[in-house]
Amino acid sequence: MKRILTIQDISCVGKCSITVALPIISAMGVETSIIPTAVLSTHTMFKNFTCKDLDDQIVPITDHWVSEKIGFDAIYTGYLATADQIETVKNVFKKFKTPENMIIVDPVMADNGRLYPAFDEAFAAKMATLCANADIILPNITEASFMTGMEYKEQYDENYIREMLGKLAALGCRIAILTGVGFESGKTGAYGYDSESGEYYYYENDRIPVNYHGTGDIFASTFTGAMMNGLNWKEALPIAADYTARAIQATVDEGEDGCWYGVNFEQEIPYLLSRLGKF
Ligand code: PXL
Repeated sequence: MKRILTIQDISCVGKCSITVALPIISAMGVETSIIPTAVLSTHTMFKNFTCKDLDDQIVPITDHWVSEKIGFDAIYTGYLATADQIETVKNVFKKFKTPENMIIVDPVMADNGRLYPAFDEAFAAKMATLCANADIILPNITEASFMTGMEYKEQYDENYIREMLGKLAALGCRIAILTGVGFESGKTGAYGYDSESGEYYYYENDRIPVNYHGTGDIFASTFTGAMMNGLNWKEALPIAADYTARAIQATVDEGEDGCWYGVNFEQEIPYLLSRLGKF
């Protein structure tokens, strides 16, 4: 059985980060070890959330694993609490990176043209240095604009996206996948670039006109789980996009009482497993 390590926060309420990654990746048949970077009462889109930074736990936890000779087939990082914590995570990469395993960084910090409340531009610059240590990165256009210095645009053409992908790869990762890319209204998708082979790949769905929280985490978790099921990035990407779209649709279908603070990914897990040919 494959084993991954995911490094991100626990938001006790509000479906995102570890409470999304653990169930999705585990359901995909992959052991999911965690480093919780912080414990929050809710994700940061709620008002008055509490946050306990767990940075001081990361070195003792990982030293213990090294002494136990524990290793991972992939390391997948999401929301990190502070710029200092990004440095700590780089040291985790140093401890557990091998020639065979894969590092996937989702540089969670911004959306819709703006940084999340806890972050500033110095954090974004630091996150770009973490992306340099990754094999695959999964930013949205806002995050990519902060890391590349390119202007954030809501309307763009393929040249803009390809230039952005080139600049992301130049940070030092092999594959960059931009999420939330749509060239016509009513469509959204993900556009990937493999800087080793020079290949581009775009996959889109109909855009469901809502903005729910945690959807990027669902995409990244599913992508990671699919890679660990032996798929390549161009096979993993559409599965992640379709499952995320299904989870959003399930939330919309539930009506006004649906989980506005996160999407109903749980209901669509059977669909996800059927896409992997698991039943
Ligand atoms: O979904 C990304 C995410 C993860 N963790 C926390 C967040 C967010 C987005 O806002 O606030 C704590």
